[in-house]
Amino acid sequence: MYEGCEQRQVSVGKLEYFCGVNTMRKKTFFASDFHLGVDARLTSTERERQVCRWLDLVAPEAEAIYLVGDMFDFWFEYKTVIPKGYSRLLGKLAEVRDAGIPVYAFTGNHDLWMFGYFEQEFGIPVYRKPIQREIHGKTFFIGHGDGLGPNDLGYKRMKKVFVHPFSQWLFSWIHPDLGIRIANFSSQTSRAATPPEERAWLGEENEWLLQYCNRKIELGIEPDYFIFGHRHLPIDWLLKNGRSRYLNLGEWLHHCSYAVFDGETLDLRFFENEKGEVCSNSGSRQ
Ligand SMILES: [Mn+2]
Repeated sequence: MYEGCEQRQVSVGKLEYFCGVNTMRKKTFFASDFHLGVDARLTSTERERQVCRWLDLVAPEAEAIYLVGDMFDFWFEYKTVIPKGYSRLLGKLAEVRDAGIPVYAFTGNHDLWMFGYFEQEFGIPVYRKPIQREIHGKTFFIGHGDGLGPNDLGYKRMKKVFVHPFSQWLFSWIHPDLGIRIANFSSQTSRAATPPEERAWLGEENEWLLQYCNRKIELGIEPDYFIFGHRHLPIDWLLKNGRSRYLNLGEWLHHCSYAVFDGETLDLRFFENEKGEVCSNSGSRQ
């Protein structure tokens, strides 16, 4: 037996050595909306530890990990400075990357001001728009989900300002102690402005990301899975072509939900949350 290798039966009477951890890894994990920096069911620091425990759990069998936006309740990278805090998560991401596990990140509407730190420090590519990927023969359409679909007009206007290089340059020249204070305030106000009824399932006709997926299907874009965050509600919905599914990753303020693709099936799961429920039209509630 070679060190670090495992002997497995590949067919009757035929044994082969599988060497290196990579051959064992087959699962792809997706999570979004940790919103670190704000307290919820747990304090932000406790939740950060929880996210690290989750990464410890999934990393050994992860082929790749996708962090699909709003990791932070607010994040802004200055040219030479990043916001204080989050050292556990950042350290854990460094550890995971140094172990050779690919991690992909997306900006969300709360942390779209990422300007190269994740790429340079961790080797984590950061995507600003949805991407399409093929993983073990299945097609994935992955994005945070902000500003997509028919509604959210106010945010779409704001986003134009947020992503504009001039306003970003201007903000970067406000002293961080003041700039981040203003940003935290407006981030909390925008969250508080979401009425409780919008946090619940709005029905097939009113879920704007679901409408977005169905519209893509009408346009002939029919991936096996649409994966979004942003909605803060775990959803697993079979779309109108009867084949593609829309998964919403939920969030970690309360649900602690994530998705895992084992190479054949994609499932929503909950971490340290026994009561987790998925909105689904397959009749099953997990
Ligand atoms: Mn969010």
